Amino acid sequence: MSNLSSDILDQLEQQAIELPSWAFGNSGTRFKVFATPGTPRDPFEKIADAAQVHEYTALAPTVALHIPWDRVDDYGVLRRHAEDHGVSLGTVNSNTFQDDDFKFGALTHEDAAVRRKAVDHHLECIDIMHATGSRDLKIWLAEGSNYPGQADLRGRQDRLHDSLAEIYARLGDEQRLVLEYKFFEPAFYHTDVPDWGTSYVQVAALGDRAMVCLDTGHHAPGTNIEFIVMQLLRLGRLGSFDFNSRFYADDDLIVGAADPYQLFRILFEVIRGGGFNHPDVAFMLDQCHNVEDKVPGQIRSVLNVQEMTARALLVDTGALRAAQQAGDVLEANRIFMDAFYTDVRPALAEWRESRGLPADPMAAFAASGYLAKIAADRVGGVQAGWGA
Ligand code: LRH
Ligand code: MN
Ligand code: MN
Repeated sequence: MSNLSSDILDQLEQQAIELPSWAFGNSGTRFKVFATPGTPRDPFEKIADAAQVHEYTALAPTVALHIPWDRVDDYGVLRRHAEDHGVSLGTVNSNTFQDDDFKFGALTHEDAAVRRKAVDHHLECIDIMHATGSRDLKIWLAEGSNYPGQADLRGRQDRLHDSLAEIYARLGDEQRLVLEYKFFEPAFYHTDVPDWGTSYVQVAALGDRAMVCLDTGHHAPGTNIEFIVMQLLRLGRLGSFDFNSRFYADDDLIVGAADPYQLFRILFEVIRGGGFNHPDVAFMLDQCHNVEDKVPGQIRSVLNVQEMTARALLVDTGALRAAQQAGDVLEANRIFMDAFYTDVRPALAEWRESRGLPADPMAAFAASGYLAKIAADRVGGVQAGWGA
């Protein structure tokens, strides 16, 4: 007997998780990048791999791009290529963290000529979004300083506002700007957008189509991330998630691998706050697969999100509310934990089969021989990777 009601299954059927194109390229640490045979050589091959994830799970209909990593001559061709593979292009991510000119800042830089270059990069991203049909421009800034006294913290916030305002003004009516925060790295003393509060203050000053992106790996250990989710939803400014797992810092491991219970708590607040299956909240992965195969790594990731969403939907919210109002601490916690401890995997497998999907997408993909095929086909050329 399935422990998932038809109402829950109907909600799960709407779930969509965006994949990052860069998850399919090689990545690693500053010590070593381990190449995988068959790694995509260009954005077209990354999209073909991403489409596999959707084919086996029906969970990942869109793919996010990163510019310049995914720069191509004709984005209309890339868009049609995606559609031919049964997916579409999603968020466009800007990149101001790999250019020597931006060593001391991009949108916050002291020199107007450098700021001009950084703003222009974002205007190019908006042009690309028109060609790809993308709604969201996602901005993560590597800007900050390493030593106290090195930078004028206040001046940088003011310049950041001016730069963002120019970018925001260029967006089409249906497009949005999503500002991601991160508490440290690559800067080690101060970061210009270190936390949700700063991101919120900056986007609120722009207008209604500016939102905050919450990357789960971008918080100090012990941070109550679900509280931030609640607050941003309450304020109507939660634009997107970058899902991943962390043990130490920005580890970019498979979502739900390090702490499934935290993922459950986050998804519970998403549902509680009306953010589940709401067009304003984009669910994305932002991960790298340094030592495991990339396509199955992404399949496992979207399944982890689906599984924890199903468990979060199982919380008996009526009973929970009654226990909260009665001040029954232990009963409230029991209700919450009961849902978390419910194994939904058999019910999800059965439901998948009923929809013509493989009961076990990991096994079905492994049996397909796709990885051996791309390893044989994609010889030669430069493998795309994080930063290539
Ligand atoms: C920064 C980040 C940001 C980038 C991505 C590659 O750490 O999370 O989202 O675009 O990694
Ligand atoms: Mn991110
Ligand atoms: Mn990150």
